[in-house]
Amino acid sequence: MRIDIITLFPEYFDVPLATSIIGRAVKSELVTFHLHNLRHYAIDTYGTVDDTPYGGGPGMVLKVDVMKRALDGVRASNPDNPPYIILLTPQGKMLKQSVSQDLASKPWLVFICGHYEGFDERIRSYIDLELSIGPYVLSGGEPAALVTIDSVVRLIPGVTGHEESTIEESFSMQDSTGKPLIEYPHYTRPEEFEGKGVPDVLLSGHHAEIAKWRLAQAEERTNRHDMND
Ligand code: 6GU
Repeated sequence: MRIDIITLFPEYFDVPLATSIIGRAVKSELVTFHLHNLRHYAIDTYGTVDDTPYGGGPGMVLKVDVMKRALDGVRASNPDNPPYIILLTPQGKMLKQSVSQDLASKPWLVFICGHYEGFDERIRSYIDLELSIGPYVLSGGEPAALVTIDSVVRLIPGVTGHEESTIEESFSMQDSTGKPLIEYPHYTRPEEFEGKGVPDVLLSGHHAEIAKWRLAQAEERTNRHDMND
């Protein structure tokens, strides 16, 4: 998979994209990242990327001509295969595991991170998906892009090296109706810690009983979680 990121702060991504699972995916060439500084696509020599809003009011608005130049520049690097373009905004569709799974099947993603008050509305006509990571406001799209990228990259076959661990994880394990379940509880050594033990069934060696217990635990946790909505 190829991932391009258009941002005013490319350095923001340096460490996260070189660390842990994503860093390993880069090293094994399962994903490549291309960072683009939006300022380099400014029309004027001052590097202007934003302007005051028509109609007045506070704040600045990201310019559509600058953003379109950045997108055209990214597209031109591979004109035969159009990328899937994602705009990160608090108003976007909510990121869910099903969205990540859909994105993980695409060969080329472009993330556009905004700052300031917002975008010129006309930018929306050049994108495929407007995405939010949750019902709260961030000061820019960069953390949202990172969260999305992390959840997508780990679903690319070969990235975790332990495919089972992604299938059984939260929001991927399902009940009999196909409803996504939160993960069951895990334990490892020591068998007792500060008076707290490990459920007997996990020490029993009965695989069918263990599977039954895990499913019941996952369902109970999911029901509890749903009640917190
Ligand atoms: Cl994608 N951007 C910003 N600025 N705030 C957010 C968000 C995105 N998702 C949740 N809050």
